[in-house]
Amino acid sequence: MASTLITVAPTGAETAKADWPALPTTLDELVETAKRCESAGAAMIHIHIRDGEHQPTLDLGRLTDTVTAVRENTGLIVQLSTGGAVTDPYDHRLRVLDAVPDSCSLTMGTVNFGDDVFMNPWPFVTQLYQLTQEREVVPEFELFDLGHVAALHRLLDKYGLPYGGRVHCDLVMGVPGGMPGTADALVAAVNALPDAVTSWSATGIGRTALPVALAALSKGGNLRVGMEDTLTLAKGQPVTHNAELVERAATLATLAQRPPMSPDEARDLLNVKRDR
Ligand code: KMH
Ligand code: ZN
Repeated sequence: MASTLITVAPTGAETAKADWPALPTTLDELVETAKRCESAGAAMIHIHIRDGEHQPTLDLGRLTDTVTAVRENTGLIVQLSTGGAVTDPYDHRLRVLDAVPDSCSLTMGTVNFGDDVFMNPWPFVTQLYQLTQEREVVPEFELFDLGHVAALHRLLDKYGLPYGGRVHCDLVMGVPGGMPGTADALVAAVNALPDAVTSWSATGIGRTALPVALAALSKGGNLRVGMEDTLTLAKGQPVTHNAELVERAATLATLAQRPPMSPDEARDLLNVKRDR
């Protein structure tokens, strides 16, 4: 039976700890979250870290310690965000690869991001992509808009396949400024993906989480969930632990007769470097 890759994105860079105490911002909280989410069905974790004041950071020492701790305590594929926060400079975002993750996010273009702008100009995208190839890190291409899908065609045509030979994408839908979190938009984006794409997931921000997850399963895709993207299970029902979102995704995937895949199966799917 086919199975579903569930990625958990537990923290993000946008939500304040003071507003959402359940958001995992310390290393201990992140490790505890990773363990519970793995038990609930996650196979990969998309990580943003915070500093001692719970503010987003790309501090290399903290990133390296985080990668080590999550590897020591779970079997999850460790994906570090290279998107960081909208304020992070390009050199810090490139330096994330020095922490030697299994995978990293790689956003395929600039996008309005609420009242901010998430900057990903083409020269930065190509530099980061070539660095992933050199460092043997599997990128996850983050697609916030249909234009990003077109940019992925351009990137693969010019620079070839990622390390490992697989092409894995994630549709990030429902960001104010990006494509909407609707089934119609998902189908349009998936139908436009390059033939080289071997797997894709989707996530819907906020209240688009459920329609996007259901559309993704219907269209044969995988799921990303977590408090980076969604802070409530339903109107007036806050998420109290990321594992609740993973459990819900696992239930939906099982109902769709594509139960969650294990981290080892996900390693085969994405062909991440072994023995890190
Ligand atoms: N925090 C956003 C500005 C990524 O992780 O690569 C970017 C983001 C995408 O979350
Ligand atoms: Zn992220």
